[in-house]
Amino acid sequence: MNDPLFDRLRPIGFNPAIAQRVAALGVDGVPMRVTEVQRESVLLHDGIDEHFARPLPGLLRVLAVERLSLATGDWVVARRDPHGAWWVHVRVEPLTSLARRHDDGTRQALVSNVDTALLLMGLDGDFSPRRIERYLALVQAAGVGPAVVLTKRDLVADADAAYERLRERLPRAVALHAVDARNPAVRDELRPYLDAGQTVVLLGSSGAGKSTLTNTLLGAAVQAAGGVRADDGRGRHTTRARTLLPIAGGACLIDTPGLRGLRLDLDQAAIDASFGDIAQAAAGCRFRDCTHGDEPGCVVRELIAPDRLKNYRKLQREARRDALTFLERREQRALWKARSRAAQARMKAKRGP
Ligand SMILES: Nc1nc2c(ncn2[C@@H]2O[C@H](COP(=O)(O)OP(=O)(O)OP(=O)(O)O)[C@@H](O)[C@H]2O)c(=O)[nH]1
Ligand SMILES: [Mg+2]
Ligand SMILES: [Zn+2]
Repeated sequence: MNDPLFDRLRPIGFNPAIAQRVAALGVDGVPMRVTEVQRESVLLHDGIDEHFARPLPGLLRVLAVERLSLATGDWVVARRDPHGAWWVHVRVEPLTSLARRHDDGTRQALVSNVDTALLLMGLDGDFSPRRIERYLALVQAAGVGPAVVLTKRDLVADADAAYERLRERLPRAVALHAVDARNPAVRDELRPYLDAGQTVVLLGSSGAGKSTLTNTLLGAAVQAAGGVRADDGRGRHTTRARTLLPIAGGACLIDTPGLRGLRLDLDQAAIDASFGDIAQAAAGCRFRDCTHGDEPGCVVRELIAPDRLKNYRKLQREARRDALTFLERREQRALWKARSRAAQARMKAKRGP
């Protein structure tokens, strides 16, 4: 495409679908990408420079009504006022969005417009196939392509065995890598995800090596990397913000803080989709409503790793519980509204016309 604006924005992840959305908005201003969200402002990239900007109060109101917020990776249209200050006028509806759910049911956008999520997990004390399955479900439900990256391969003796065990457990379609995140050779290993215009987010626990890998892919120590506690191998929550960084070759990376206690924001259908191997195997079970518990001739129990099956059922229970509480909450809100309307009507009647 011979379009100077497109060429300038390409290294920060611009693509034809976003270009179309920006054009459809018909808003005057400059398309820019959110590289970091701060308390009252955002950092925007215009393909050449970064600028601090503040969302217009009108935009904040619109976002609040829709229970949305700006996230790293969002595209926006911004304009400069006569004093030289940048203002975000609109948010471009993202192509993909990863969110987490808080206990009170509210959602928090983590990152927007991501093509690939690299799910990092250390082969050391961090290693947990269950956690990886949880991340996979979350990412796949959002329409984002996942790849699992096992780090610290150089640190553990039985790295190959752990890799093989996970390889056997996860569906074939899920790419799996085992790397030393500090070794420049990872650039070749992960090259397939780093084409020009691609946006890649790094997710995983604190200490998994997200910032270390980011720096290796950047070829420069831009992100601070922390140590891990000697006693339990856990990280120190070194990274505090989600930051988008363009790398040589035209892709961009979003380094993120370690996620703790990640609640899934998805339903049973999404979990089923991420555990397609179980659904597929279930077709061979003798009973149509087989729970894959102790039914005779259960093919799922035969084919699926027991712990994977256990985790699948656990995630399903979680999704069911969330769906229930969501409906219950809505019912309760409706009840309160009706009560307060009735109370208001009584007050009015008392006061007379
Ligand atoms: N030997 C070795 N050390 C690694 C590897 N990956 C990460 N580390 C080390 O692990 C520690 C934590 O790495 P970070 O990159 O800070 O981890 P992080 O995922 O960014 O952690 P948070 O920012 O806290 O979420 C650092 O001391 C890294 O040098 C690896 O593949 N091999
Ligand atoms: Mg970090
Ligand atoms: Zn069964």
